[in-house]
Amino acid sequence: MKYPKILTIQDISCVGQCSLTVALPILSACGIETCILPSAVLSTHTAGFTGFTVRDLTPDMPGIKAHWMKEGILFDAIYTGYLGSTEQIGYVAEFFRDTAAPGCRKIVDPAMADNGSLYPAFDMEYVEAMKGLCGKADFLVPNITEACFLTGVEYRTEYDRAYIDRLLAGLTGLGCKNVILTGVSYAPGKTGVVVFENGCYAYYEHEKLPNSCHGTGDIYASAFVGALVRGKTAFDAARIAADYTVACIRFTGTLENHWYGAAFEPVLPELIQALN
Ligand code: PXL
Repeated sequence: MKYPKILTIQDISCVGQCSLTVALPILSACGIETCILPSAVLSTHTAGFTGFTVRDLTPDMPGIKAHWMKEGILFDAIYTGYLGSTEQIGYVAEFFRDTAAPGCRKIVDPAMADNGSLYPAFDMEYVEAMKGLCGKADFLVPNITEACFLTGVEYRTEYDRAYIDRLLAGLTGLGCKNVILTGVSYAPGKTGVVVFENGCYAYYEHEKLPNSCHGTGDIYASAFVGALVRGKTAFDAARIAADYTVACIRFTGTLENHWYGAAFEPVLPELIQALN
């Protein structure tokens, strides 16, 4: 039996149910050996908490890579999320180059923006560097805001298929053939995900819940990667990840005052069941 090993590169937000505290349990639940490279350590995430601490781990990256190369450590997939600095993006590209096993799939969640704005830590220099990393990926998993920053298309909350096609053309123009575009809503009360694979457009529509949660992009991307590495097609992985994310948001809506993230943990059995 092939036992896949994945590397995920994103931050540790010690509190806040996002990035590595989401990716590691979800990928492990998918039955995949998950190695981590923390991009930074923050006391909390940056969306809603104030006064958080940040330690950028960019300077640790060359030594970690040199050690892994000496040990001959290679990965069957590499999945990146929230990164620590613009300079770090260059190092991440070196992990793509030097620690990929044959057939390694590289998945980039540009994790830098939402609701029309960049996250506080990032600027246009970071966006420019992220465009380069996206060009080296096999799959991109942006939301609409991130797609706008990456393509220079204006951000809209109401749009049609032609607008989404412009985003897809811009994103694939960066050099990545496959895009999973999240949060695409064509009808009231509905939202969904576009799966654009080698020029073919498909759409999985699902219910749009009235509540929304921080960190659902990380839950979605982690579940997508887990399902993909488990051998699902991109469309099936996108569908399984969407159903799981909706279930997490629904469960979180039953909790009181759980504002900083989505309670994905009690819903993990549903994800495991969908994979089997
Ligand atoms: O969920 C994306 C994310 C990850 N990590 C940190 C964040 C955010 C979003 O704000 O602040 C530190």
